Amino acid sequence: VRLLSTRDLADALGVSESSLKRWVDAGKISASRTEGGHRRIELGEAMRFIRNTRAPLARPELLDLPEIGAVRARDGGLADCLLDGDALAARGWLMARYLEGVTIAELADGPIREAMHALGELWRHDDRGVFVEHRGTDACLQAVVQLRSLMPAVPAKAPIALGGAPAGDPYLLPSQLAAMTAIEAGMAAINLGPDTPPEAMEHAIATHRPALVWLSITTAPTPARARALARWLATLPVSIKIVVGGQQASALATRPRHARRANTMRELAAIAASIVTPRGART
Ligand code: B12
Repeated sequence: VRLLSTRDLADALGVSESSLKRWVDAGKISASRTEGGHRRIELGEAMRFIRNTRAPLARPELLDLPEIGAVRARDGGLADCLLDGDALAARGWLMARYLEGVTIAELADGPIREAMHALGELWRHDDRGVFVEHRGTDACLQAVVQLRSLMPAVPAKAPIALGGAPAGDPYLLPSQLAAMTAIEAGMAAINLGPDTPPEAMEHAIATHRPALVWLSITTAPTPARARALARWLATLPVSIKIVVGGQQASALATRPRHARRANTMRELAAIAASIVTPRGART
């Protein structure tokens, strides 16, 4: 865990060190003390503070976030970064939005989805489309994975969400975003990723006893595979919330009653939140 001094964080935020010390002492930022009595702030705690207060970052490089500086130096949105294969700027773009308080689910359903769909259109209409699409997908993945490292630690004993994309489905991003959406809602997440056969899911479920299982379907399964998948879902205990989503989720024509269809990461976030904080427990 990286620890920041009050001077480091004050400089990064462009405020005086005495203000920062006051915020620590008022409990707005939690800090530990060194043996010599100096305040030390965990990087994750600094990120939480920045998100919650929407504090602008004057010098992002001091928090090891030089990519935010890189994106400030260029025009355009996420799609432009991905089209140029500029992974650094893509990372910076997403991190900047995240630190402004935008949620993972909102990023997934909004700019990430839009930018990736724009890349997909290129594939159809441009000779260079395939290479640009592959390069852009890699840049997007790198950016998303990096974002995960900024997220706060999952609380101990958090309920588990587990999922992936079924056999024959190579898509990486949607399942990764589903995992991060569950984490943001307060769950621990195990992402089995693309091309996961039901038997592998089954072993993972027996091992981890998840409260939620997600399936992300982007490649339409063959009718035989879809039937097998539906049969398998029906064998899962009703205590598990099953959420099926993705562009081709409708290919799963039959679904057991405890399996829900959802179209967006925001819906997944709401379902995960209802598991973390059941209805009666809410204040
Ligand atoms: C990247 C990409 C690839 C990469 C994938 C790399 C990788 N390993 O991940 C590669 C190069 C492998 C690829 C291959 C192919 N692709 Co492709 N690909 C894409 C692209 C550009 C982006 C997909 C993506 O990551 N999207 C980002 C995610 C976040 O968006 P999303 O899928 O919409 O997900 C959102 C929701 O659906 C929902 N959601 C998703 N999962 C879940 C799960 C849960 C539980 C919930 C609640 C919600 C949810 O939330 C997300 C955020 O809102 C799309 C373009 C597009 N329009 O999607 C084409 C696209 C999907 N591909 C397409 C095609 C045609 C192909 C190929 C056939 C090309 C070829 N001839 O080889 C192959 C087929 C591969 C296969 N076996 O299926 C077509 C599919 C058309 C169709 N449905 O018939 C598309 C739409 C491109 C196009 N415009 O034509 N592809």
